[in-house]
Amino acid sequence: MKNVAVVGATGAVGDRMVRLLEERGFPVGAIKFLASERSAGKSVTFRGKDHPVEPIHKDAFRGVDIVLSSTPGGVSKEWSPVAAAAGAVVVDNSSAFRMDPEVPLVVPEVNPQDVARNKGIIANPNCSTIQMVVALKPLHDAAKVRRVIVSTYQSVSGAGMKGIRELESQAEASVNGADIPAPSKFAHPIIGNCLPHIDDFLPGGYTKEEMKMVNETRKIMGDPTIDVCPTCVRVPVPYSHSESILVETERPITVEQAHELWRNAPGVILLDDPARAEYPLAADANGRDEVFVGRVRRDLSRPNALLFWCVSDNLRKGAATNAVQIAEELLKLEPARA
Ligand code: A2P
Ligand code: 11C
Repeated sequence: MKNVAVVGATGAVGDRMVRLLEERGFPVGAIKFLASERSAGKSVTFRGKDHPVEPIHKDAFRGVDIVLSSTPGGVSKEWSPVAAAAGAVVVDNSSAFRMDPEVPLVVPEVNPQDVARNKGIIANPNCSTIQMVVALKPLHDAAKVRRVIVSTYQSVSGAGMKGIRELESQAEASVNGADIPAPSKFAHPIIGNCLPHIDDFLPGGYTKEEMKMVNETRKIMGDPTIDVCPTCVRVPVPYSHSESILVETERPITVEQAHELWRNAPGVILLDDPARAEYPLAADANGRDEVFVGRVRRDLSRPNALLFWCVSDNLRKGAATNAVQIAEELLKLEPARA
């Protein structure tokens, strides 16, 4: 049994982390739920019992073995090292530690072995990266991925509870013919729009979200030579991210071979029957833990390149499921490291 703390338990990902600990029967001894002072008085139900949400504080991690954390990066930067120093292993869903060479960045279908080299913090990758690398991994093993061109269609829940509420309030106003409330989470109204702007812009013209896809992919796949060309777009969809992916490989790979690889790949479901209008859809992926791929076709203008459509629930496989899977990998290590 492990003593567990969920940090950011009142958030969109934190909520899924709690549900996944229940659903997957994680061997929880004691459990506590932490958030900000704003959540004082709230409670979280776990396995039928209500627990108060505690504000995070310096003694909160005493006796805790595993921390699942999903808070803004600045909060993680401050508190995840405190939890690790208190003896816990932290699975941190923020971007704060992902590119730290001392911190493993793990997707269990791709690099579970990296969990063992943790020094108290393991980073959970960005949601748009996780689903892409789960889909790419079998192609990489078979034919070596060289270059990826990806455009994302990311749901508003990637921006947390505030993102979900912003779409809901704008959708309601739109239906009622009222003025669209001024956006606060996003730079422009999300209703009726697609925003090619996720996270902050960097000097080269890419956003931070796009550079996460470039850098995290290389680290997780353990191959710094993979090129990723991303465009990240926010769309008015509540849950699940969709991605259009063109992948170039060193060796040729046919559509049939790719189908076979994905049929046998852990965590992947192939849905590719266009004649029956069957392909992955965000609404169908919502609430699921797998990565769905379909619309697989060859690049008409180049050899060794395939295009496909890839969808996954960003709050589950893109965040909470992946974090709980990492915690399950920790259980497999000898007790001293878990
Ligand atoms: P709170 O609800 O008390 O603000 P989301 O991404 O859905 O917005 O969730 C973010 C999570 O991170 C929430 O649980 C939120 O708690 C938590 N959080 C935000 N700021 C802090 C902070 N300064 N200290 C602790 N938890 C925080
Ligand atoms: C989004 N991918 O959809 C982001 C959310 O670095 O963990 C997750 C941001 C991160 O807005």
